Amino acid sequence: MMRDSVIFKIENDIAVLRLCNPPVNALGASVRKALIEAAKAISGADVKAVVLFGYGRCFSAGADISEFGIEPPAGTPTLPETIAAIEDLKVPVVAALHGFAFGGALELAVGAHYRIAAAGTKLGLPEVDIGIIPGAGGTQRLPRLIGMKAAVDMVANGTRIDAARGHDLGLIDEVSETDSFEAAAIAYAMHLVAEGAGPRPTSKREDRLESASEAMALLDEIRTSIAKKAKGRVAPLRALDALAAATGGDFAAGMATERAIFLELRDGTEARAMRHLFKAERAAQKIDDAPTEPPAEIHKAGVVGFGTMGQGIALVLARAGVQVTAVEIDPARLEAGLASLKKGLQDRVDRGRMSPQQMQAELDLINGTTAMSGLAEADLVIEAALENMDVKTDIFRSLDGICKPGAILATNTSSLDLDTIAAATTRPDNVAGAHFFAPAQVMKLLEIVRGSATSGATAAALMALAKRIGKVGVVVGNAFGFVGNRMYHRYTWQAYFLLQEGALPSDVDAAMQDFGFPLGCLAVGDISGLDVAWQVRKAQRAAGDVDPDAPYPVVADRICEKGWFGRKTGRGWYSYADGKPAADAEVAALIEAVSAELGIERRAISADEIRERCLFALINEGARLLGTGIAVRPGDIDVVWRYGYGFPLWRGGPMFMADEIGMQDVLATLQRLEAAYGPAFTPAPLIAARAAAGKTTLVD
Ligand code: T1G
Repeated sequence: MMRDSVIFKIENDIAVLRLCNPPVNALGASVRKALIEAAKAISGADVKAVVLFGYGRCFSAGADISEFGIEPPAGTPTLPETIAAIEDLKVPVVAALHGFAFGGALELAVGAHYRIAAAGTKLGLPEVDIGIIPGAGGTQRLPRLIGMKAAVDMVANGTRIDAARGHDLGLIDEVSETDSFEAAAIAYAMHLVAEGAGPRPTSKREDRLESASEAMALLDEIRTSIAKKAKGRVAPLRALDALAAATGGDFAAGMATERAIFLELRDGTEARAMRHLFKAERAAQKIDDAPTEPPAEIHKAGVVGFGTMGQGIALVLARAGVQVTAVEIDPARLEAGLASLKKGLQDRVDRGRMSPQQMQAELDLINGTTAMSGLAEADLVIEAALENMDVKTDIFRSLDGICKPGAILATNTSSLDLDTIAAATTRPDNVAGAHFFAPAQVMKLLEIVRGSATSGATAAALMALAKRIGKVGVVVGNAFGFVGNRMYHRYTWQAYFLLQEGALPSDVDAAMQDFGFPLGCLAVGDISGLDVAWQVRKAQRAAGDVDPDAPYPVVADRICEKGWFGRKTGRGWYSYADGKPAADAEVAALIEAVSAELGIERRAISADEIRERCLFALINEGARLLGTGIAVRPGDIDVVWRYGYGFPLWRGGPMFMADEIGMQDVLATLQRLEAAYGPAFTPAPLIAARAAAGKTTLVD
């Protein structure tokens, strides 16, 4: 099969072009050149219409993201030039869309004269999701086709729509419900010819575009809400500037404005950060020692332990069509769990978030039992019981005797040693961690933890399941806290030390929110409960895992000793008299008393210092995990932090930041912080080695 090109043939006076660049027909340099050549051939041929298809599963996913930042071969046409050549053809050009048409693909379709789409086709201009704007006429042609009001949502918010909605808006001329879509598209082209319909260049159309004053008023009105939704991102606002250029009535000038803004953004930090995450999320799915054949599908699953996490995990499995058996040995807890799960679904129905039919379908897939023997036919069991090693090893020992050979036994533990758990079974190759983040039905990250014996097949099966249940899977190694929590632990300890040295909770959280986190770690702690981390610190100290000579966050213990655990007790780092966090004088007094107890003279601490210490704690620990192989790739760590902790996507992630700063400067900063604040900032060996080798990035 041809790749990276366009298949071109003429049948019954119709020129049929087919974008062919698996897996998603990205409009790379070769495809653009082939389209230009096809346009030239058509101009010289006796054809009555053109139909443009995509090969395989979709029309096209748009420009080839992997080409960004790489100079194309001399003479390669840009996508705007390619689309102009298609639009300038003197016969009707029909874009026949199926699967999806995103970004430059939709811009190509909008540059055609007519559009037919198979029912259900997804359409969108998601460029702002990778830090840029549509750069091939989308901001200029789309408003001419569907009006500014509808265009701004697609362009500045990246909202994706389906063919039916596209038809309502005037973006799609025909929606085809037939199975033989290609025949329908050809027939549609022939119908146009029979009707005497000629070319209909979108760039010349103004029938749906509001007047300049109306359009500009629309853009001004929506700017505030776009800015709020964009948070720290620039692209959505620059998209409005490009759209504004469509109101001037001069298409060429508008295209020049769009191109200038696109190029300005494309090579900027925001776009590079978001492209990094796009690629990293997909790279993280690759498991080097996975078998070549795809993993067997999981049809039946068990969840052992039916508390909040167990219920959430059962729901995400059922939502993906998996038959779930929930096991809770205590009948009362089982009933309570089932009742709680049903109530949660009913709340969603009442809020219109799901239909009663969907709720019933999910409930029909979940049954509860107090007997583990109900798991004999499960393909996968996820244990979400008490975070206690004896409890877990007992469960895994039982599961090993009950479950069929080859069944995967996974634990949702957030910190316990996977190898110890696996050793309780005769199938350590089928044992792994499936670390969901609370609430399991909301948070997208799934850390797939490999013990020393976990097989590639087991990891691959869990990775496939992650994608199926709408999670983002990242394989991590078996070390305390795995990757995410291990790094989070370092970040929160820096926050505690900053409190002891002079900051107040709102200072720390405000600094990190200004950086782009949805919430600071202290406010997050109040939500999850400060006693959770307290128990972990106590266990670590009991196990001798805390360096007695290193600084210790006394303040975090003191607040727990008061029973101030956060929202659930009405007070933690903040008080919650009316349910909202508020600064609390007694907490400030406790923090100041701890400073006095430690003999620390409190000082004013800048937001910059707060950010530097918290972020470099993350960078340093991430580099340690990379250097010890607990994290496989830098991008894996950034994906963990994007989906597990809300690291602002326009900043890429802790590892992307480290590469942007450069190893030499990262090392120098760590050495300065180590001198001032101790061993938490002792440079990770990987950073020291890369800096010494004159490398600027963590890995080649
Ligand atoms: N370019 C290059 N490769 C792409 C790609 C793209 N646009 N989209 C996907 N891939 C690869 C992806 O890396 C993976 O590769 C494989 O295809 C399957 O993807 C001028 C400049 C289309 C919804 O932002 O949203 O047009 O890992 O695993 O879950 O204005 O991919 O197998 O080697 O994600 O079914 C605008 C981005 C580009 C769409 C399919 N387009 N892609 O999801 O599969 S900028 C986008 C997606 C642009 C113009 C501008 C999703 C998808 P590998 P996948 P999926």
